[in-house]
Amino acid sequence: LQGRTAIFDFRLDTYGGQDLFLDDITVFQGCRLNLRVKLDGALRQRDRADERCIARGLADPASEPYSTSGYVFTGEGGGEVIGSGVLSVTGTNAIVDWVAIEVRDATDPAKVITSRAALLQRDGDVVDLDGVSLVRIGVPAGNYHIAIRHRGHLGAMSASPVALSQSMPLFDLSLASTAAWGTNARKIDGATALLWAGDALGNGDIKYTGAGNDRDAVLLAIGGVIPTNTVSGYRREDCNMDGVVKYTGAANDRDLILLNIGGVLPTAVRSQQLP
Ligand SMILES: [Ca+2]
Ligand SMILES: [Ca+2]
Ligand SMILES: [Ca+2]
Repeated sequence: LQGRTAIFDFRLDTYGGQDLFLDDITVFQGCRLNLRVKLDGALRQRDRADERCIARGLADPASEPYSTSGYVFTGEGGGEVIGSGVLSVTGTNAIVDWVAIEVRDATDPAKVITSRAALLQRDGDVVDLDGVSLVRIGVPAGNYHIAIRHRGHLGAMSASPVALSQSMPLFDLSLASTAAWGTNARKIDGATALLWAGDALGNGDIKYTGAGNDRDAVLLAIGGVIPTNTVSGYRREDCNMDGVVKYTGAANDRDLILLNIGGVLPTAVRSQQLP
């Protein structure tokens, strides 16, 4: 159990669907995050009849991939390991991938108070390591900004502080009607809002040309020379999250980068809207 703790005698608690019977048990005293978010790159999150989504396995790494790719957790996060059997779940609650959640200061939203990795279900629910429960985080109940990041996407944050508690109402960043911090922070698709895909370098912008662009990252991932090469696996350069990095041809990852900077002007840049 994570977060702020207190000692009780003869206390029964439930975690991950299992009852815990102990004379002395450490009872969780933090908040349970009730969050939703959807990814532009994850086709399975866009209600498309796409066989790649069905056929593809789920998030490969059993451990959170952020620590090893340059993201620095604040506070309790880092080193999260997925629960056993979680990856075999199918349907709307199937796990799509890892996300990183940041609890930020209500008045200074640039300040991350604590962050941790969590799992994202196909229907947008952000869940704990058992693939089912609300995400536990060790902050006292109160108002905080909530930011959610995904490798390969631009992260987004609540426009206003959100009241966190052990029983907070759903904060749904996947709804276009839920305000996000900044301007065009998410990709609006009807009533749905998606995190922008195409940050193949994971450096907070989507860039098609010029220094540090994401298109070259895709090309480099497939070897850097032959544009028709592909490479399979769990990679940030796989912008459309179909398990294959592809630079040209049908369902390539380069086109999504161009599309998401506006689709016309290759020098346009889309920046992550996080303070
Ligand atoms: Ca769900
Ligand atoms: Ca980038
Ligand atoms: Ca791909």
